[in-house]
Amino acid sequence: MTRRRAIAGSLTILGALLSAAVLAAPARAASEYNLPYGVTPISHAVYRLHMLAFWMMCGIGLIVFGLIFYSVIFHRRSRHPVPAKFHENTVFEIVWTILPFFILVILAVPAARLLLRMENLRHSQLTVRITGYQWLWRYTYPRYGINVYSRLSNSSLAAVQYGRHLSPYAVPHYLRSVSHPMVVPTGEKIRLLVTGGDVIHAWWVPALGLQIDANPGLINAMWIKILKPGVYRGACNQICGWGHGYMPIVVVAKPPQQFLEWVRHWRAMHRGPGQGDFPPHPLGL
Ligand SMILES: [Cu+2]
Repeated sequence: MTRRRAIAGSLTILGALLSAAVLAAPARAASEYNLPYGVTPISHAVYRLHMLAFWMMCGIGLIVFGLIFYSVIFHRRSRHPVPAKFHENTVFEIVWTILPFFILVILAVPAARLLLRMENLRHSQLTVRITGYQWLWRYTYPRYGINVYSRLSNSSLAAVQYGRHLSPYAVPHYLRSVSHPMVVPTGEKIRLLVTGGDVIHAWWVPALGLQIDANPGLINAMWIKILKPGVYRGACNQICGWGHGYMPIVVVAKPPQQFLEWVRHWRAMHRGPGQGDFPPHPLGL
């Protein structure tokens, strides 16, 4: 009797602690720890798929752990000193074979459809070629004849090189800011052609719901359509050498008119043969 009371007591305390933890966590925290909702139709679809899988796992976890706790509590040895000796149950065997099959189908169908949608490049309005190098990114806009070399910002670079004299905490967006961002228009379907110039890199921006491998000798294509103007930060997400941490990604999405303004400005500023030059090495080697 006392043992049962102890079990019931500890379960009550555990439940109270768990519900307190859930209630105490503000709604903002949930969105901080969860997959980002992002700013593109693809990132929204990825989020919905993620939540579908999440709630299905919650349901499965609830059933499985519920059964375990039920058995531990109500079929413990003090209650049933002599164990039951039944064996096999055809109905259960069939149910727990068919049920996981349907769970897999429910997850696989939307996942496959989303993959196809991610790779559907039809009706793209703009193409940006992205090339990863050790350790910077190049953005080429074939339509406008623009080449943007995007390397670690000077402020972050100074903090890397003079770390003892310049605190990284004093640098805004330390290791997350670049010399020249990738500028794109909002609301347009943009085709991204991604490749590597030397070794394997990966172009990854969480808010866009994308990570595209940048492999030398291979072009990977995906598309984005940014719905909200803003600054979206990412990073190379494939270990590519010692400077891997020094090639962040910054995407600036502007309304189409402002984007064209940027194009005009860029072309005026970078006329002549110099504009395609490969910049010096980010860390001065
Ligand atoms: Cu890299």
